Amino acid sequence: MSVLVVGALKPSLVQTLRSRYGARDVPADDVDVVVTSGRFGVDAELMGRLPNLRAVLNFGVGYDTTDVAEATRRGVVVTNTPDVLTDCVADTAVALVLAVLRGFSAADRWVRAGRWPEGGNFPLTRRVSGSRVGILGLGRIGRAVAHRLEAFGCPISYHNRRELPDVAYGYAPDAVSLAAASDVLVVAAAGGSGSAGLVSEQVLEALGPRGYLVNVARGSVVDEDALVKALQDGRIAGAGLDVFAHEPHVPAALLDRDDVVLLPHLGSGTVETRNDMERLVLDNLEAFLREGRVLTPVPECT
Ligand code: 8YV
Repeated sequence: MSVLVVGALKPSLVQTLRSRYGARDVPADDVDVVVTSGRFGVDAELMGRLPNLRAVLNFGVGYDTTDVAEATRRGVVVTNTPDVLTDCVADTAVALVLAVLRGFSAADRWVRAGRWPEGGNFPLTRRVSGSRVGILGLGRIGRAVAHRLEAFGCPISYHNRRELPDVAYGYAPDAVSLAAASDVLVVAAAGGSGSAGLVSEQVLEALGPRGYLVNVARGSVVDEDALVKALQDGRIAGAGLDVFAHEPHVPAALLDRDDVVLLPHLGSGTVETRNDMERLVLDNLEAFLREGRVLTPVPECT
C-alpha cells in the first residue's frame, strides 16, 4: 500500500502518514491512496498520473478542488471530514456577523491607534440581535449558524437547491429574493462549479446599502470583483470574509476598509477541531486499508 501526500497538510498528520504508512510526496505509479485538503485536492491531470489510485482522503469538509466526477469514473472513492468541524465553522460565522455589524475589528484598530483619548467616540454600529439573517446553503454548517443566531432573536430564512421539509425557517426560491429579505446574508453553500458566482452583482444589489455579507464557505461562491465594487460604491454596508476567490490573496482594495473583517480561512482552525479532522482522516485510511471501505465518503461516492 502506497500513500501520497498532496499539499502542505497538518504537520502531525503528515508525520503519522510518513512514519506509520511510509507516505511520500512525489506521485508514482503504485500510489493507491492520496491524502490532501480542500486547498490542494486531486484534479484529473494528477489522477491520470496515478493509475493505481483507489481513494482520495480529504482533510476538510469541502472537496471542490478534487475532481469527483473523474474519481467516480475511475472507481476512486473520495472522503471528507464532515460534522467534526461544523461547530467551529458556525462559531466563526457568528463571530463574523458580530464583528462586522458591530465594527469590532475597526474599533480594536481605533483603540490601538491611540484615538480613544483624542476625545471623540467610536461611530455607532448596527444591532445584531433581531436582525434578519438569510442563510445561503442550509447544510450542516448553515443549520448550525441558523441555530446559533436564533438565540440572538434573529428571524432566519434560507435558500437551498431545494426546500427542506424538516425546517421551519422561511424558504426563498432564489439567492436574490433571500438577499432582498435579509439584513445579513451568510454564505454556507458548498463550493464548486454548481455554486460559482451565486452571490452575484444582482444578489449584492438586493442585499442593499444596509445589508451585510458573511462568507465562511468558499470564495468562489461570491463574485469577488462585484463584491469589491459594491463595497466601494456603498451599495452594501459591509462584509465579513473567512474565504476568498484566490487564497491566500485578498483583494488589495479591501485591506484598508473598515467595513470589512478579513480572516485567513480559519473557520475550522482550533486545536480540538483540527485534531478531530486529523483523526477522521486516519480512521478513514485505516478502514480503507483493513476492510476496503471508508467511514465518510462524499455524497457522490455513496
Ligand atoms: C480546510 C475547509 O479544509 O473543511 C473545509 O472545507 O475549508 C477547512 O476546514 C482546512 O483549513 C484545511 O485546509
